Amino acid sequence: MSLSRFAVAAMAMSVSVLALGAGAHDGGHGEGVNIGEPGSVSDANRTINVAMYDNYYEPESIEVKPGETVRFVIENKGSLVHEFNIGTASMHEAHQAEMMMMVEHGVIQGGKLNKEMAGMDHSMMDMDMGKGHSMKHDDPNSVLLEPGENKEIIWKFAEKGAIEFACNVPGHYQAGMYGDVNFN
Ligand SMILES: [Cu+2]
Repeated sequence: MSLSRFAVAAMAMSVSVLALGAGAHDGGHGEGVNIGEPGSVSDANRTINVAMYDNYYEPESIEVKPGETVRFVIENKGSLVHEFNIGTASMHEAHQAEMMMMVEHGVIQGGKLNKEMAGMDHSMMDMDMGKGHSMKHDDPNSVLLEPGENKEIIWKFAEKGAIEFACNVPGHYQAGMYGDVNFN
Protein backbone atom coordinates (compact mmCIF):
# COMPACT_ATOMS: atom_id res chain seq x y z
CA MET A 1 0.00 0.00 0.00
CA SER A 2 1.44 3.35 -0.95
CA LEU A 3 1.65 6.18 1.55
CA SER A 4 -1.15 8.07 -0.15
CA ARG A 5 -3.40 5.04 -0.11
CA PHE A 6 -2.63 4.50 3.55
CA ALA A 7 -3.27 8.14 4.34
CA VAL A 8 -6.67 8.07 2.69
CA ALA A 9 -7.59 4.86 4.46
CA ALA A 10 -6.38 6.27 7.77
CA MET A 11 -8.51 9.40 7.37
CA ALA A 12 -11.60 7.25 7.61
CA MET A 13 -10.35 5.64 10.79
CA SER A 14 -10.09 6.84 14.36
CA VAL A 15 -7.68 9.49 15.55
CA SER A 16 -5.78 6.97 17.66
CA VAL A 17 -5.21 4.69 14.67
CA LEU A 18 -4.18 7.68 12.58
CA ALA A 19 -1.58 8.60 15.19
CA LEU A 20 -0.29 5.03 15.24
CA GLY A 21 -0.07 4.96 11.45
CA ALA A 22 1.85 8.21 11.32
CA GLY A 23 4.60 6.79 13.49
CA ALA A 24 4.71 3.27 12.16
CA HIS A 25 6.58 2.81 8.91
CA ASP A 26 5.04 -0.61 8.43
CA GLY A 27 1.57 0.57 9.38
CA GLY A 28 0.25 -0.98 6.19
CA HIS A 29 1.50 -4.36 7.28
CA GLY A 30 -0.52 -4.27 10.47
CA GLU A 31 1.30 -4.32 13.82
CA GLY A 32 4.51 -5.57 12.26
CA VAL A 33 3.03 -8.80 10.88
CA ASN A 34 4.79 -9.78 7.66
CA ILE A 35 2.16 -10.98 5.21
CA GLY A 36 4.74 -12.10 2.64
CA GLU A 37 5.35 -10.82 -0.87
CA PRO A 38 4.56 -11.48 -4.55
CA GLY A 39 6.25 -14.73 -5.59
CA SER A 40 7.57 -16.29 -8.80
CA VAL A 41 5.53 -18.93 -10.55
CA SER A 42 8.68 -21.09 -10.80
CA ASP A 43 8.80 -21.28 -6.97
CA ALA A 44 5.18 -22.37 -6.64
CA ASN A 45 4.84 -26.13 -6.11
CA ARG A 46 1.15 -26.00 -5.40
CA THR A 47 -2.03 -24.43 -6.75
CA ILE A 48 -4.93 -23.60 -4.47
CA ASN A 49 -8.24 -23.01 -6.25
CA VAL A 50 -10.45 -20.52 -4.46
CA ALA A 51 -14.07 -20.01 -5.45
CA MET A 52 -15.90 -16.87 -4.36
CA TYR A 53 -19.64 -16.95 -3.77
CA ASP A 54 -22.17 -14.50 -2.24
CA ASN A 55 -20.74 -14.03 0.43
CA TYR A 56 -18.27 -16.80 1.28
CA TYR A 57 -15.19 -18.62 0.01
CA GLU A 58 -14.64 -22.24 -0.86
CA PRO A 59 -12.40 -23.39 0.81
CA GLU A 60 -13.21 -21.57 4.06
CA SER A 61 -9.58 -21.62 5.22
CA ILE A 62 -6.21 -22.55 3.75
CA GLU A 63 -3.09 -24.30 5.03
CA VAL A 64 0.38 -23.16 4.01
CA LYS A 65 3.93 -23.86 5.12
CA PRO A 66 6.05 -20.99 6.48
CA GLY A 67 7.87 -19.41 3.54
CA GLU A 68 5.86 -21.36 0.96
CA THR A 69 5.07 -19.89 -2.45
CA VAL A 70 1.52 -20.71 -3.56
CA ARG A 71 -0.22 -20.16 -6.86
CA PHE A 72 -3.80 -19.11 -6.20
CA VAL A 73 -6.40 -19.41 -8.95
CA ILE A 74 -9.36 -17.34 -7.85
CA GLU A 75 -12.72 -17.51 -9.56
CA ASN A 76 -15.82 -15.45 -8.85
CA LYS A 77 -18.77 -17.86 -8.95
CA GLY A 78 -21.14 -15.44 -7.25
CA SER A 79 -23.42 -12.77 -8.67
CA LEU A 80 -21.66 -9.82 -7.00
CA VAL A 81 -18.20 -8.26 -7.34
CA HIS A 82 -15.85 -9.97 -4.87
CA GLU A 83 -12.27 -9.56 -3.71
CA PHE A 84 -9.58 -12.00 -2.62
CA ASN A 85 -7.11 -10.08 -0.48
CA ILE A 86 -4.27 -11.47 1.67
CA GLY A 87 -3.61 -9.38 4.78
CA THR A 88 -4.02 -8.87 8.50
CA ALA A 89 -7.38 -8.04 10.05
CA SER A 90 -6.28 -4.41 10.45
CA MET A 91 -5.18 -4.20 6.81
CA HIS A 92 -8.57 -5.49 5.75
CA GLU A 93 -10.28 -2.94 7.98
CA ALA A 94 -8.29 -0.12 6.36
CA HIS A 95 -9.00 -1.46 2.87
CA GLN A 96 -12.73 -1.56 3.61
CA ALA A 97 -12.69 2.23 3.92
CA GLU A 98 -11.12 2.46 0.44
CA MET A 99 -13.62 0.01 -1.00
CA MET A 100 -16.45 2.07 0.48
CA MET A 101 -15.15 5.03 -1.53
CA MET A 102 -15.00 2.86 -4.67
CA VAL A 103 -18.69 2.06 -4.16
CA GLU A 104 -19.57 5.70 -3.48
CA HIS A 105 -17.81 6.72 -6.71
CA GLY A 106 -19.50 4.03 -8.77
CA VAL A 107 -16.36 1.97 -9.40
CA ILE A 108 -18.08 -1.06 -7.82
CA GLN A 109 -21.72 -1.40 -8.84
CA GLY A 110 -23.13 -4.58 -7.27
CA GLY A 111 -22.27 -7.20 -9.86
CA LYS A 112 -20.21 -4.89 -12.12
CA LEU A 113 -16.91 -3.05 -12.05
CA ASN A 114 -16.47 0.24 -13.86
CA LYS A 115 -13.08 -0.75 -15.27
CA GLU A 116 -12.49 2.52 -17.04
CA MET A 117 -12.82 4.33 -13.75
CA ALA A 118 -10.92 1.64 -11.85
CA GLY A 119 -7.95 2.17 -14.18
CA MET A 120 -7.85 5.95 -13.91
CA ASP A 121 -4.80 7.37 -12.27
CA HIS A 122 -5.15 11.07 -11.66
CA SER A 123 -8.78 11.87 -11.99
CA MET A 124 -11.38 14.40 -11.02
CA MET A 125 -11.80 12.29 -7.94
CA ASP A 126 -8.52 13.70 -6.62
CA MET A 127 -10.63 16.39 -4.99
CA ASP A 128 -12.29 13.78 -2.80
CA MET A 129 -9.53 11.27 -2.55
CA GLY A 130 -6.54 13.50 -1.96
CA LYS A 131 -4.03 14.47 -4.60
CA GLY A 132 -2.22 11.57 -6.19
CA HIS A 133 -4.75 9.02 -5.06
CA SER A 134 -6.44 6.87 -7.66
CA MET A 135 -9.28 4.39 -7.93
CA LYS A 136 -6.83 1.78 -9.14
CA HIS A 137 -7.25 -1.56 -7.45
CA ASP A 138 -3.82 -2.94 -8.19
CA ASP A 139 -2.26 -4.11 -4.92
CA PRO A 140 -0.28 -7.33 -5.60
CA ASN A 141 -1.90 -9.11 -2.62
CA SER A 142 -5.40 -8.63 -3.99
CA VAL A 143 -7.71 -9.26 -6.93
CA LEU A 144 -11.15 -7.75 -7.46
CA LEU A 145 -13.34 -9.77 -9.81
CA GLU A 146 -16.66 -9.49 -11.56
CA PRO A 147 -18.95 -12.55 -11.65
CA GLY A 148 -17.47 -15.21 -13.96
CA GLU A 149 -13.96 -13.74 -13.93
CA ASN A 150 -10.86 -15.53 -12.69
CA LYS A 151 -7.30 -14.40 -11.96
CA GLU A 152 -4.10 -15.69 -10.40
CA ILE A 153 -1.98 -14.49 -7.52
CA ILE A 154 1.47 -15.97 -6.89
CA TRP A 155 2.20 -15.31 -3.23
CA LYS A 156 5.28 -16.10 -1.14
CA PHE A 157 4.21 -16.35 2.50
CA ALA A 158 6.51 -15.26 5.29
CA GLU A 159 6.92 -17.12 8.57
CA LYS A 160 3.91 -17.52 10.82
CA GLY A 161 1.56 -14.59 11.34
CA ALA A 162 -2.10 -13.85 11.93
CA ILE A 163 -3.19 -13.54 8.29
CA GLU A 164 -6.59 -13.78 6.67
CA PHE A 165 -7.87 -13.75 3.13
CA ALA A 166 -10.87 -11.50 2.88
CA CYS A 167 -13.33 -9.66 0.68
CA ASN A 168 -13.46 -5.98 1.54
CA VAL A 169 -16.41 -5.05 -0.67
CA PRO A 170 -18.66 -3.16 1.81
CA GLY A 171 -20.65 -5.56 4.00
CA HIS A 172 -19.04 -8.76 2.74
CA TYR A 173 -16.41 -9.14 5.49
CA GLN A 174 -19.14 -8.46 8.04
CA ALA A 175 -21.25 -11.18 6.39
CA GLY A 176 -18.41 -13.63 7.05
CA MET A 177 -16.47 -13.44 3.77
CA TYR A 178 -13.01 -14.12 5.19
CA GLY A 179 -10.91 -17.14 6.10
CA ASP A 180 -7.77 -17.99 8.06
CA VAL A 181 -4.36 -18.70 6.59
CA ASN A 182 -3.06 -21.48 8.84
CA PHE A 183 0.70 -22.14 8.96
CA ASN A 184 1.65 -25.80 9.37
CU1 LIG B 1 -17.36 -10.21 -1.50
